[in-house]
Amino acid sequence: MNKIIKTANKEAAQVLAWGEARGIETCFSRAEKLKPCPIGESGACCKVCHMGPCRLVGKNAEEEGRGICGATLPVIAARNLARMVAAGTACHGDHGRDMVFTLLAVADGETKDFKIKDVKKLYRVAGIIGVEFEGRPVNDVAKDVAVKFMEDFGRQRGEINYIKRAPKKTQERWRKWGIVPRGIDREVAETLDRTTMGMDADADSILNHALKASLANGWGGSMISTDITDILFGTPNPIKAEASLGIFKDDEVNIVIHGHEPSLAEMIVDVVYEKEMIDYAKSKGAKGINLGGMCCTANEVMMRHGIPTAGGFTNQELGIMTGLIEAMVVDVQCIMPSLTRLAKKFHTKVITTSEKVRMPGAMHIAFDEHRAKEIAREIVKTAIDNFPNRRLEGSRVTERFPVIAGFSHEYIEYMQGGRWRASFRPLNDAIMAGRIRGVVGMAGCDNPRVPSTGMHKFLAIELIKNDVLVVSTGCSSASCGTAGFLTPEMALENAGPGLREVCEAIGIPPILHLGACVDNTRILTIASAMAAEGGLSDEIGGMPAVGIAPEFITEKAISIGCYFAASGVPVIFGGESPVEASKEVTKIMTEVWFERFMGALHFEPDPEKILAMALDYIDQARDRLKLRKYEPGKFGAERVLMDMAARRVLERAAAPHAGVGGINES
Ligand code: MSK
Repeated sequence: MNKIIKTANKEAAQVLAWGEARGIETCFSRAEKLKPCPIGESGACCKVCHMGPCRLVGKNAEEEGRGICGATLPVIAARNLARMVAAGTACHGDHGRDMVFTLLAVADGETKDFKIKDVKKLYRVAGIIGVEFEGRPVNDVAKDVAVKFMEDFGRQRGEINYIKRAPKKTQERWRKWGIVPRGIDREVAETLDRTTMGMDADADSILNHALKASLANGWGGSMISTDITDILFGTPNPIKAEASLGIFKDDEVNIVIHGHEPSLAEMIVDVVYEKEMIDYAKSKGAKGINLGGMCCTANEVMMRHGIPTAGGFTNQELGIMTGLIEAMVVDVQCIMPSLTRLAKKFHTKVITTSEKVRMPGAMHIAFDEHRAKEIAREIVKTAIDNFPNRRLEGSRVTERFPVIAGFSHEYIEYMQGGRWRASFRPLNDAIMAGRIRGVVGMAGCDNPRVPSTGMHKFLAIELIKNDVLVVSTGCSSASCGTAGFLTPEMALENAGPGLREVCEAIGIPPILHLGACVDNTRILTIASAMAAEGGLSDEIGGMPAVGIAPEFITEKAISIGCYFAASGVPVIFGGESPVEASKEVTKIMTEVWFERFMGALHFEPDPEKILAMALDYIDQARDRLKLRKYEPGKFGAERVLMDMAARRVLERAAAPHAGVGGINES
């Protein structure tokens, strides 16, 4: 019998095999044992009241099936999807809210540990949301920005602030279909209300509101989070880092920061470089302190500091199984509840830091932005104290892969023309000329139910071979990073001729790491800027662009997929559809949403079909825009892209001391 391949990542497979030989349970072994319930998996199970759960199965379930209350299959499937969106929006909304609280604490002078690092970005954001900034003290501007964003959470009527950031035509579509969010919390609450027993009984209406709740995530909670994180901790520029389960060091104290929120992580990054801490580590027999990340907290600190990542979601247990981690410090989201049980077999301390994430068996050191550094020091000391407890067992990995991360909206704009001519013109021109066929945003989790990371790897390679520029976030970036795909050399070795030329001219990888899950919003603002630049579509819909989440897991991913679809991007999720049972719901999410918004949400388990569907969407968009037909190696005339050398000459002449841009050494 063939052995089941559980992960496509070589280093992960090595650690997993080591653990399996010792009978250690992981998400991979649990996925093997626990088969999904086919009724729940396809969206046909209703458990919103206690007359059920009602399971609508059978040949004519779509037409004739009814729950005890009379709910039809499309209504049940639509409710299930809408509730996933609400949960995802709540998650990212809470993340955004916490960032607003931190900005407010800084503005009010209540914390000395955080500062506003990117004043330019603060002013840019202030300008967008209508906060006066000229000639005012920075903290006053920051306070007004924080207060205005806070209103976005609780607003009962009107529109959230960032709606105006989308192209006019995109906004018009939203207004026409009544899906402009009023307040982030309000749309989450209404989704739960509408989907209780005896409420909205029209699948289309339920799904329309799900889109509204998703926009409260994309153009609300997540976008607020990305922007405040940039304001507080700096807008990313390209930076070198490493990715692999092999980032841990035998002779140093290894600390992993895992989850999503960057505030405490930023403090830990500061503290591990303090001499007092390094000396303390040495006093315990270690040579130093080695900080690594996991999941999206990793993406946040990699983007700004070049901190290495040990990988995405499915690597968290495997990291502990290296036997080298003194402390796994977790904040929020995507933390496996199994960690504490597994950690007991090794010496790793799991440290929870959020009141929202408590785990039996973990040590809890609550984060408080008012005493951030003090708490970070306590955590790092706890890890150092644990170093002498390290045992010898564990599966050591040595291979590591270089990564270039740090592609923010601002840097992508800058790289196309330098400080003085920053724009999206060259990217639009390259697409119009057929050098770049289109753009794919690849996002979402890695999943133990498929060979984990394998779908990301397959699609990333095939897309760039087809001259498609890939922008990645979340665990998609981790999957590409731990495969060695996030380097400029990837363009030379694998990209199609047009994309390779563009990447070589600018000096960028063909897969651009844009950040964490919340940073999918960078894709929305980039698409909006491309629409404003002209020559392609004048709205987000209709661009030769597709979103793919090849191995999605979370409700957050569903919310993200919906806000992309509502914004005008066709989205393809890998795996079985959570609403497969209902043909009507599937039709609404694909055909109806495409008609209304030019976006769609598909589910497709076969990676070859995902690729074909994505390329087809891109080519159809090119046709509609009357762009040159894509043919590999044949391009139309376009402006010459400025390469790095030409850009530096221009900048030196204009501003001899300018320091923006270029790739930072980690
Ligand atoms: S961490 S949401 S497994 S991308 Fe953002 Fe990864 Fe998915 Fe969590």
